Amino acid sequence: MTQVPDAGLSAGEVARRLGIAVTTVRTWDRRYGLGPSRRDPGRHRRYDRRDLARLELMRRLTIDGVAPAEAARIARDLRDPAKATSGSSETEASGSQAATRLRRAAYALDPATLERQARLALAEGVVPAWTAVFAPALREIGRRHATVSRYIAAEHLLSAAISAALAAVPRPSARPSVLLACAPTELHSLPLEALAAALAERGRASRMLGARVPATVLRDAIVRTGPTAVVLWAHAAITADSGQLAAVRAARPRPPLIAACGPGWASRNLPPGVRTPAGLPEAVSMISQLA
Ligand code: B12
Repeated sequence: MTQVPDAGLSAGEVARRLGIAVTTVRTWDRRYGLGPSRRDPGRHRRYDRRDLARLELMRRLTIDGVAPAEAARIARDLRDPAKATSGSSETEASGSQAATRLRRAAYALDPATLERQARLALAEGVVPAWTAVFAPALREIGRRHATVSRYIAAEHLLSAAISAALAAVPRPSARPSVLLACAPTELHSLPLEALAAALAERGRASRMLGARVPATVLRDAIVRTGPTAVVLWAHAAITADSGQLAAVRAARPRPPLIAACGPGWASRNLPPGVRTPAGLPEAVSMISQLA
C-alpha cells in the first residue's frame, strides 16, 4: 500500500499515482460516488488512503473488463484498504494472454465467450491448456474472490466453461483402467476433470466419480472395476480424508498405483507407496507408464 500524506492527495496527484486521466478521477466521483472523504475549505478534493485504495480497485476491475457501475459498487464496498492492493497485479496475474481473455470473459459474465476461449485453449492439448490457461485463470479469480466476495458468479461461470470444454474432449472406447475421485467433502473436481481429459487424449480411459465421494462408495467401485490406478483429490487439509485413503488401500484387488493429489494432502504423512504427483503433467506421465 502506498503512503498518503495526512493532508491527503489532490485529484491530480491521485490521477498520476494510478496512471489515469484526472477527468476520469472526477467522473468516477460524480457518476459513481467514488470521491474523496473530505474537501479542503476551497472545496478542493482531498483523497485519503482508503479513497485511493477504492480508486485503485476500480481501476483494476475496469481493466479486467468489469462494467464500470459494477466495479464501482465493488469498490464502494471495500472496507480494508490493504486488501485492494494485495493479490496480484495485471502482469503477475496472467499466465498468458489466453488466460487473461478467459478471465475477462468470466468477469464480464459472458458464457459464450468463455466457452469459445476454453475450446480454443484446448486446441493446444489438455496439459498446456490446463497449466498455461485454465489454472492461471482459476488461481487469479480465486485470489480476487478471497479479496472481494463479489466474484462468485464469475468463478462459477469460469468453472462451468472449463468443465464443459474438458468433458467435450473425446473419450477412448477402451475399458477404463483409472478411477478418479474427490475426497468425501471435496467440491473442487476440476483438476481431476483435467486429468481425465488429458488421459483420454493419450488413449487411456478413466472413470471419474466426481466431487464428494464417500469412502464406502469408492471401495465398492474399486472392487467392481479393478482399476490399475486410483487418484484422489483434496484441495484443502480439511477435506483430505485418511479414511478414504485407507479404504482404497484395503480394497481388493489392491490398485497398483494409488495417488493422493492436491494441496490438501501436502501436510500429511502418507503411508508408504502412496504417490503424490505435484502437477497435471507428472500425474499424466505416472499413469501413462502403467501397463
Ligand atoms: C473453481 C473453484 C471452486 C469451485 C469448484 C468447481 C469445480 N468443479 O471444481 C466451487 C465454486 C464449487 C468452489 C467451492 C468452494 N471453494 Co473454491 N475455488 C475454486 C478455485 C477458483 C479453483 C480451484 C481449482 O480447480 N484449482 C486448481 C489449480 C488452479 O489450483 P492450484 O492450487 O494452483 O494447483 C496446484 C496444485 O494443486 C497442482 N495441480 C493443479 N492441477 C493439478 C492436477 C493434478 C492431476 C495434480 C496431480 C496436481 C495439480 O499444481 C498447482 C501448483 O502447485 C480456487 C482458487 C485456487 N487457487 O485454486 C478456489 C479455492 C480452492 N476455493 C476455496 C474455498 C474456500 C471454497 C469454498 C469452501 C467456498 C465456500 N465458502 O463455500 C467452497 C467449498 C469447497 C469444498 N467443500 O470443497 C479456497 C480454498 C482455501 C483453502 N485452502 O482452504 C480457494 C483457494 C479460493 C480462495 N482463495 O479462498 N471453489
